[in-house]
Amino acid sequence: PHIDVLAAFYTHAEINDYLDSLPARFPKRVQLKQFGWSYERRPLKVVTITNGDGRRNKPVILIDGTVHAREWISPSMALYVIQQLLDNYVDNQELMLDYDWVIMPVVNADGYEYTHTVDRYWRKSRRPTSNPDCIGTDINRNFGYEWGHDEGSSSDPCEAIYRGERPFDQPESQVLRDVMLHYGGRLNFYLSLHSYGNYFLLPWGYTSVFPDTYQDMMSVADAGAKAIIYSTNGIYSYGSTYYVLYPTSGDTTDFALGVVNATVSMTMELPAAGFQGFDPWVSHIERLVTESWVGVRAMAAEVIRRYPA
Ligand code: 0X9
Ligand code: ZN
Repeated sequence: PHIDVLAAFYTHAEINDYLDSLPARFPKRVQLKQFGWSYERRPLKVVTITNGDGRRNKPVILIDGTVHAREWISPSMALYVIQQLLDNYVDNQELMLDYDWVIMPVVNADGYEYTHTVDRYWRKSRRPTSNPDCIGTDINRNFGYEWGHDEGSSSDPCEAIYRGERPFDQPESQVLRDVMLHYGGRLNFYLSLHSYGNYFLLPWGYTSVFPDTYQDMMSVADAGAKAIIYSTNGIYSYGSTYYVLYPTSGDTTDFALGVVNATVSMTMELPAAGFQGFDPWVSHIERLVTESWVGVRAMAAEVIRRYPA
């Protein structure tokens, strides 16, 4: 089942059906792996895309989407990246010469399903908490690096940034952690797709101190921001999450840098369409994903240039 990314938003089941169809269509270039299940037992799948040359252990660019359920442009963007790499090989083959791409379009599958069926603005997971009145944990506060600070996360299950009882007590966080660790030694670029706001957010989220590699990561963000403004006049702000947006602790980007040692670790807050922040109109998908692809492509190219295989 082919998916026209520009024509609609898709459910988790539809996205999985599409991912399932890829290995048969691209037997030499696609590997599909299920890394686990969500709390409500939805299969969580990850697609690896190569140029099919059979070379193993190339450095990896890992992209995830839908850590937050309501940020619907993020799975669309992840699918758009998959289709650029597979269906537009001619234009993008240099990006796969020495690097492999690993893409997980939906991390928070239960929350995402819930935004299609019950509450369009749900953010967290769907696992019950110690408080019977409040459901769900923020996957992006549940990761086990500098987890548990009251600055940047909450111990209250009713809050939007509830961090869980323990790091990685959500199955969805465990799965994304396992994906990261699986590609661990060769994770050169970790990019987590969120919305919205036109930001490239770098670690650390948990402290105002900058990581040693901050300037290197800023050069990559710089390449993305320049490419976007030259091509579409889109304006990105970028820098440490702590300063550019707000403190966050236990998020995926800090874990990818602090524990997995990713060379470049970044959150991309994709653009909104006018006042439509979390729920852009379908007619806006094309503009949002094509503009964002200009940035992702430029950042990938810069990572590949700076860190040759
Ligand atoms: O608060 C968040 O989790 C992210 N913003 S959102 O509006 N999508 O919820 C920002 C997280 C950024 N963290 C790091 N880059 N460390
Ligand atoms: Zn988010």
